[in-house]
Amino acid sequence: MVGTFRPRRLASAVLLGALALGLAACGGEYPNSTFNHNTDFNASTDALWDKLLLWGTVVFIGVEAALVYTIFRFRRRPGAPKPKQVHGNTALEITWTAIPAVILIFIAIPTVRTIFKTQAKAAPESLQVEVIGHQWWWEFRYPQYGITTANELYLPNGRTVNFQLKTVDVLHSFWIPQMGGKRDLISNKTNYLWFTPNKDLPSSAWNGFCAEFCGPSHANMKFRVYTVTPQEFDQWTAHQKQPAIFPAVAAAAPASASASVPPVPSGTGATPVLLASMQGATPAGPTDSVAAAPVPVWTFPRERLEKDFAYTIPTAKLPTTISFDESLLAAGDPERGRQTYGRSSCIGCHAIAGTPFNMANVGPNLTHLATRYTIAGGLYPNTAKHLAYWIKSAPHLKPGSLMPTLGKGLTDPVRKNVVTLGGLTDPEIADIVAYLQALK
Ligand code: HEC
Ligand SMILES: [Cu+2]
Repeated sequence: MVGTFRPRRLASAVLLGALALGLAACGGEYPNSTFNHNTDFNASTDALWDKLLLWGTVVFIGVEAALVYTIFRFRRRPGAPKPKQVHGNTALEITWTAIPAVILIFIAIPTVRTIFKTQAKAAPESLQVEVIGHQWWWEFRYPQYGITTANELYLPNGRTVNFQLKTVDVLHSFWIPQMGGKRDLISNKTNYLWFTPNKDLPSSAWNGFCAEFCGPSHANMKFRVYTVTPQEFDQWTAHQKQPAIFPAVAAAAPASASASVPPVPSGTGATPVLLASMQGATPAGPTDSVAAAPVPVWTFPRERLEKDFAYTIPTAKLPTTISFDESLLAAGDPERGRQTYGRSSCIGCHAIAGTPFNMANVGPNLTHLATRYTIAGGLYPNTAKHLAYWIKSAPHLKPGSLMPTLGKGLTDPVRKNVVTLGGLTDPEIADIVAYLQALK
């Protein structure tokens, strides 16, 4: 069928579409919008945007008005004489060069000023955070506190934070739309980015992304940011800088805590202080720290999380190509899990501070894994079921995953080998999950 061209109908369709689009922009919540004043960084870029939009609108209206006027005023009329032929008009040409030049100066001054402002060195007393990009997850280190964590970033309101951005592999880009950025992570170079979350910012959760294509799981390289009060931040750091509580400290923990954790068998009964000194790490406190009450756990409260539109617990579906008998999870034993973990390949890639398994740095630091809400670059919620599937075969859950398949008898979709030697059975995985879930 040959369609007839109906310009009127086309015009009204375009108009309707534009109107719908325009209206859509007025409603709804935008968890990843940059148009806000949550930080000094976003406030300055937003102010700059307002200026550019204003000048852009003035120019647009002027140009379009002149165009429309010319089209109608000088349109061809029947019997009209040929228009006057001219070649060049110096005055006109100088004017239309000068006007844009002046406008560009108006745009350039605030732009350059904002660039210098946001590129300046951060205040020396600011919070230092090393951001290390990995395919496909984020490592966060707080050198002033001796904390290493992954994929979840805690920032105190009202304090300038200075990020030192590095990558261990390919290029990545660090971006928290609601806070400011984005800035690239470049191999063999450290980039810097700083901003100050507003003092009165709600204690909230925000999305973070990798904004530079970095391989098959680039889209699965997300992170979460929690803005908290300075007091909450102190509570969080006080706990996070402790070595893993399980298992040795559990013996000294209050009755309620020790009841749920089996006693440490003799023979492995090293105290955390002893283990920490074996690692050359700083022990939690004075040599009697075993007797001291453990520092209470503080994590971003779940109630606040679920209320928050900016943050949702991830809902990525588990693959159906592998299965795990979930009824085993209830019988998982943390102490058995600790032992299985200790003789598995895990220790070659992961660190758990305060244990003998504290040497590797290929994968995320697991010291306080159980205090995090997500795993695998914000892709899955941190639940027993997701951990079990993840350990069984991470590459089935996350394309390209650098953590290999570990479930006995499975074929690794990345490496194409069948897992035999060192492969884990489902009951063994259930034990490891119980151990990991005890790592508060
Ligand atoms: C060859 C290195 C390697 C081995 C061996 C390995 N992992 Fe991993 N693991 C990784 C990497 C890399 C990641 C991050 C993957 C990602 O998110 O893309 C990871 C992620 C994880 C996570 C999610 C952590 C988080 O915060 O996102 C857990 C839990 C985990 N591994 C547990 C284990 C356990 C338990 C074992 C042993 C049974 C193990 N891993 C063996 C490299 C390894
Ligand atoms: Cu990336």
